[in-house]
Amino acid sequence: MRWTYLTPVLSALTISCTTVTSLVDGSKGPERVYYVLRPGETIPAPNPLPSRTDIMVEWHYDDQSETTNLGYRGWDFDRDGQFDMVEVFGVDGVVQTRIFDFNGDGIIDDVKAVSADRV
Ligand SMILES: [Ca+2]
Repeated sequence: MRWTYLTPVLSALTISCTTVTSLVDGSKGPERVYYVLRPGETIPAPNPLPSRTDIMVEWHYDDQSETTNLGYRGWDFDRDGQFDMVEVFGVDGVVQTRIFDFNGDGIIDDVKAVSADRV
């Protein structure tokens, strides 16, 4: 699965999610230092269903701890090896946004926010 052409888009989205963790007592928790995007195995589906690939975000903190969460799920509708749609997940594991690249040029063609009342 070729997904690297969307790496700049995913990186921008991931950076926008960078926050400092607030603890229950109100103090600040460890601060995120950097992240690594880790694409998983592409899961094929019987035709005409799209294949999908989960992309995990591995966060590294200043206290040397790490967390990993599902950040993105890429869908390949026409089976050409490029994502046609990428779902963007929030830290709660719920889809926040869907981005579309209909012609496979790596440029976003459409963005649809997923409202909470439709989930
Ligand atoms: Ca495709």
